[in-house]
Amino acid sequence: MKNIFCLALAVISGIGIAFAEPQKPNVIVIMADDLGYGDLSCYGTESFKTPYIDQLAAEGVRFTSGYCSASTCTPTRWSFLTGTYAFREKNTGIAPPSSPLRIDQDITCIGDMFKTAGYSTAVVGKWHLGLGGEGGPDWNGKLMPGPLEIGFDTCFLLPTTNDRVPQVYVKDHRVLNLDPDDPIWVGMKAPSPEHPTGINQRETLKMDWTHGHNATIHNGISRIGFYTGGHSARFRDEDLADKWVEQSLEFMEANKDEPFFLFFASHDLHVPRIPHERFQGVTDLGYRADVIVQLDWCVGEIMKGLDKLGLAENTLVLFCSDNGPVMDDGYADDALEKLGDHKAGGGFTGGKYSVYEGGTRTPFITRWKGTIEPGVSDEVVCTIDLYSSFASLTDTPLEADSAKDSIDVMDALLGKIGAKGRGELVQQDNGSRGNFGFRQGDWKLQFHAASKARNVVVEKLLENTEVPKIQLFNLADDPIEKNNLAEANPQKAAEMKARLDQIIADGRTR
Ligand code: NG6
Ligand code: CA
Repeated sequence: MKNIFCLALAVISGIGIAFAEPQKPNVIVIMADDLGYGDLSCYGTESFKTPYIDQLAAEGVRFTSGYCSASTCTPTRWSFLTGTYAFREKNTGIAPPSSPLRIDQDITCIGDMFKTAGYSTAVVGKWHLGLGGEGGPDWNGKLMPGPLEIGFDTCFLLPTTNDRVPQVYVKDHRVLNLDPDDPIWVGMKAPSPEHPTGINQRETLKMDWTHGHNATIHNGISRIGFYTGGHSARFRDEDLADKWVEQSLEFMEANKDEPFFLFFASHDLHVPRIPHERFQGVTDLGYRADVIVQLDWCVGEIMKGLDKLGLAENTLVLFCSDNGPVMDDGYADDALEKLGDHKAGGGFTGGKYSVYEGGTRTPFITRWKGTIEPGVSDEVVCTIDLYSSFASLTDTPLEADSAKDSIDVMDALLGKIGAKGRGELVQQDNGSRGNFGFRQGDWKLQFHAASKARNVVVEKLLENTEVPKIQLFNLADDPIEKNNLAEANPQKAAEMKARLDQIIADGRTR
């Protein structure tokens, strides 16, 4: 709409069409953390309300088969940025506190593609893809390579996850507000026996840990890993969401006259789930749902920001998650105890860490006011496809060797009638353990190299369940993957296993 309007204005004012390049749309990807298929009111929960994301869905396309490519954070983000299945590379599993950058600088990433298309690019929020070279991050010096070396013009980050040390912001190449006289030290061993940890000062914690997460205490919460120093740079967990919104709005405002790509990487609802005081207790389900409402507020602020800048009609907003839901992920925040009837996985089996549908089938919404016709789509789309799809949206040629598994599903993302999503999709769990889900149409094959499936029932604690190595389900009749058809239909199972093996061996699918 806006493009046509600009052209018309150009003609009327006699500027001549040759000079009036239609402005490319801005793109904002909002990625939630650990948000399950059933965790929003527009995806069916009645336990609390998410009005802003519901509005986004009502004004856009809500996907019922939207996926992230893995059931943990690092591999999903790795694949989103590179357009390549993370299982193809080593070191794409959950990154520890002092991990070096996990993406090879030689790989062309989605940000590079946007820059080629003339966009300004930014990532704000949780990174969790490592920083620095082989030795890991130099917290007191220049933190590079990082996002700026793989396609982002600017970044404002939480380096890993907030359950991992240190609790500091990274702006571009540096820790923000760092006092050189109080340098940061990060390690995996306690620096002294007196160093306050979740074990020796457990009684002082404002939220107790249940497994892991018992090392350095900051803000009354013990974490994974140890650190000292950097006190002037440390943040409060309660303030993260506000910070992401503030920084994102600043970037949008500064780039309102140019096309921009913003990756808004929310930390909600990853553990420790610590909402800002104004969101504490807004639901009856405890902090896990309170931070969903906080996330919803963030989405509302971004939408209002677009309206204020007059950009809503020239911005494609895409909302997704990095993996399925989990209840107890290491802290005693009553997520399970206060769950009630809420089905975080929307009824699908499995959650975070699992290749059952609940691990990767997640909320997925696109909105572009005036361009996207509102509706609901059952097409299969995945976060890994955004690279190729946005390249097609911005008319940017893809390098032959990049985005090896990213399929152009732009028309499906725009909700165009008759547009097709993916024909097949590989889902993985953490790292490259050899556990896969493989969907082809309504068929779903599961291959568990270790004959163990993780976190099969999300409403219970993480449970590793014995499963046959190969399972076959028909999602049309059996969306909860209970009725294993591998024995009844060995030919189909063998065909799909052969195709999965081929996809792995080929090194690419695009
Ligand atoms: C696990 C952590 C979990 C979470 C996860 C990463 C323990 C016991 N568990 O190792 O709490 O941090 O890693 O989550 O430490 S993700 O969403 O970033 O992939
Ligand atoms: Ca996650």
